[in-house]
Amino acid sequence: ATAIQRADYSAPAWWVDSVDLCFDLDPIKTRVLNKMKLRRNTDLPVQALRLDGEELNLARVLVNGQGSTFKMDGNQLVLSNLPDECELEIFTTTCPSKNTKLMGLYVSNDSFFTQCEAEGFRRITYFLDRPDVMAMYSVTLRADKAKYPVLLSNGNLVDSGDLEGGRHFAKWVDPHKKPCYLFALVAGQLVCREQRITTRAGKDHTLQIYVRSGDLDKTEHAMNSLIHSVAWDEARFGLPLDLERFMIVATSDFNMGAMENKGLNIFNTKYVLASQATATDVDFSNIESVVGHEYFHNWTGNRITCRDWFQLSLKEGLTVFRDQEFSTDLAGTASARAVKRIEDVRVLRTNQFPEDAGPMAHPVRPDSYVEISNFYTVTIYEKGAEVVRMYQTLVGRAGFEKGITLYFERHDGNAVTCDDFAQAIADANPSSVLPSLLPQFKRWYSQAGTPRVSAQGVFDAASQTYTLTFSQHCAATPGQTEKLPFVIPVVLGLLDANGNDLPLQLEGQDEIHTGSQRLVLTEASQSFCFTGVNAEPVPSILRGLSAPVVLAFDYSDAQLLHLLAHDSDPFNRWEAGQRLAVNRATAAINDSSANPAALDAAYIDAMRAVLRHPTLDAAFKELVLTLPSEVYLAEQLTVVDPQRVHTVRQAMREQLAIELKADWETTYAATQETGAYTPDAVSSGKRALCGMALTHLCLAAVAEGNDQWPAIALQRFKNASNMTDRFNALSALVGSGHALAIPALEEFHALFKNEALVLDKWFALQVTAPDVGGNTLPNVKKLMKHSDFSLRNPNRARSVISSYCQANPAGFHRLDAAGYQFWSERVLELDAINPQVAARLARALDRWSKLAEPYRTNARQAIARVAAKSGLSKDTQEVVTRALA
Ligand code: DPP
Ligand code: ZN
Repeated sequence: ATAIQRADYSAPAWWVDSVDLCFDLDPIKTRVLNKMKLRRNTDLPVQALRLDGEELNLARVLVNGQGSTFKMDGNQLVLSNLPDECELEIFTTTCPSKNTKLMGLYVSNDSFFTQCEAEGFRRITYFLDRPDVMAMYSVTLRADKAKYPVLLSNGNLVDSGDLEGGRHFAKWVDPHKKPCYLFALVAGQLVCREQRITTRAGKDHTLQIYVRSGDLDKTEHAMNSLIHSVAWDEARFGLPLDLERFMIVATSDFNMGAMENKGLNIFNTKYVLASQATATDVDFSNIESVVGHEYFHNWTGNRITCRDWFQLSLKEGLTVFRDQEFSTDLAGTASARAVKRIEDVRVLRTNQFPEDAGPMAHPVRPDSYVEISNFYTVTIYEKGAEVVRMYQTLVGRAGFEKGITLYFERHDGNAVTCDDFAQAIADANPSSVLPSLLPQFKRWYSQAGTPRVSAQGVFDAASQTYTLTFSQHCAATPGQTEKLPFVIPVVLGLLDANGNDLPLQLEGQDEIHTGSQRLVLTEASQSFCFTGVNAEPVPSILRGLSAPVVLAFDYSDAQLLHLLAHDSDPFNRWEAGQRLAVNRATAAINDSSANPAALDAAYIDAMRAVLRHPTLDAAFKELVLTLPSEVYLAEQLTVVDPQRVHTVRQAMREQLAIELKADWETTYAATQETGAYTPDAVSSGKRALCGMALTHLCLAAVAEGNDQWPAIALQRFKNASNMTDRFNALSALVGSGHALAIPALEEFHALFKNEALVLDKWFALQVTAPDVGGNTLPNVKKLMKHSDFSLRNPNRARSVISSYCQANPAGFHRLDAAGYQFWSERVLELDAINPQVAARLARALDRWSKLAEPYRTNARQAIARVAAKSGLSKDTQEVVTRALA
């Protein structure tokens, strides 16, 4: 397959001004009549019109009402010698019920849905399927009225009525022009929760959430999240809802999380449906984020869209940043805000940092791709959001809001680039540091890889100075051997012996900062000298993770314990605890003769102090007491033996369980009662800490051969009034390997056999359970034979296969390579059904070259077996080809 190059971009040779679509919906044969008004782009030399199409049956092409000659060039329909302006009519048919790729028009639970981003519209009709072609749409849907009573598309409903033969129709007109990737239609038996709102601007709007009839009682939280999203975007960025009607529809068959189609968002049920009985606190919080994310796209993505798909992070990085800020603002207290930041950083570091160090590493604005679906990545999304966050750090919150305002003044209604965004933020802040740094700052868009910042501190008692020297380095990534220095904002503070922030004054400057100061690194190596420092301070560097980099500083244990106890920045306080754990874990992992139970009294005492702390929030305590994940630990090593990593981390967990047992008991007692269920930050934090206590108490019990706590966990499981407590109790049993896990799992299935999203949890929990004597893989295979398993449903396939291959390192990386064999078979099997799901799974072995032998050779062979298969999708082929390169 050939790669598409960013440098090859040229404007479209034709514009589509308007599209009139008429659908006769039928699962076997849907007829699509597409009437377009076309206009030649007179800025370019005359070129033929080339329309994209995929898996379509073409019946007829008319130009200005007359039959016309055309030719096919691969998947493109080519029309030459067209008048400069014309009306083109294309009549095609498709078979939605056979569409297992879930791109274009497909059937799920007897309803019709569409997914067009990035290139699904071409599976609906022939079109200029590129985001810089923006058109006005009117859409008529016709279908059997009894089977498909609800007919939805983008915009406003302008007409509807009955037709002959039990059919009916609805006509929708979207008042905004849009790229075709934002087109959507839905038809089926759906019910809707509706809410009228009046915004600050005094306008009335209708918000609707459509679901299957049994699910209406699970839509309240999504509706509240939507109402909050509308209010937040108006308050924070002055961006109001621009539609009379805003609809969300949930489907259980969906490749992604959700999709921001104009006025008609389509969501994976996972990010809509929640009740206290069926959804955990994490689910509630994810729903809030995703509802916010898709809603915020209405401005950042839809009103201003991407010129081409290389600019994907223009909308995704910015919109992730916006949804992070939304959830942070909604969280409320300073502590809850910090917890949200820690959670976001954890995602960045355990998913994006490995991606940026592996074979799929790519810049935030890539230079080439084979299949764009492979570039909906944590780099485009999460690292892209960090890049946006750095603008805010450099120009301040008010300056960033001014930048966004200018961005809309300049570009509303257009398809633009990352450069346009950067320029708007800089131009709106002429007196900030940004304009002069902008060309260098933009290396964040062009250079892949995670920069490593090494810092050293030297205290000089005679001159009462403390000098911090920073040097930055970024390792080579595929296709990029040399990297130039990045612009790196470093927010820092210096702690005195009592743990207070020192006033900060740089040598030669009058300004004195209390608390934190923001430095900006631009050179490969740079020093900063702080004056008036009368004793060696402890530096708290990169507060809040002020840049997406790895910070190397040779902290002593004493310094880290000091930061853990006192840092005024909660992020770095947590980070200090993580560093203490990482140092201990990596030492034990690297020395195979060392005792894997690597925690010493100093660490355990520090954790006890956190657990007993009178004022720290439960959510924060839970984060501090959570050991770095196996994936994160693996990234700190040069050569990875996944079994050793697991053994050490597991032994450390058991130590925490046993040595803090009395404190876990106190913690459990103090948190077990959370009152009436609400998914707010404080009570969620309490439940999380309670679950953690129960998990450790069960671990300790199994280690000590005592059944008391497993019995308590089983009772809590049975009596729980919400899914969070119930699932935490079940996880504690399963995670400890206690025999009571077996009846509990059976009871859980019986209780929730009709709740697909809960069954996904039931499957995932079992395949991520600790591997005992290689029992996980046989269990995975058994679960795949369960009558509730289906390879065709992405959520279900992911809950079993991806959870095993990507979230259970010790169960997956087997000495006998059977995990890799299983992986290669499933990748191939899924590739024939749904390439996007397959290609995601294919990435489970991205980091194969870091593995110790024999894992390394075996993993490579498994990838090679997949790559050798003929007829692979572009999606999977690109992933395995890069992995082997
Ligand atoms: N649906 C995906 C998202 O919202 C792609 N736009 O990020
Ligand atoms: Zn998005």
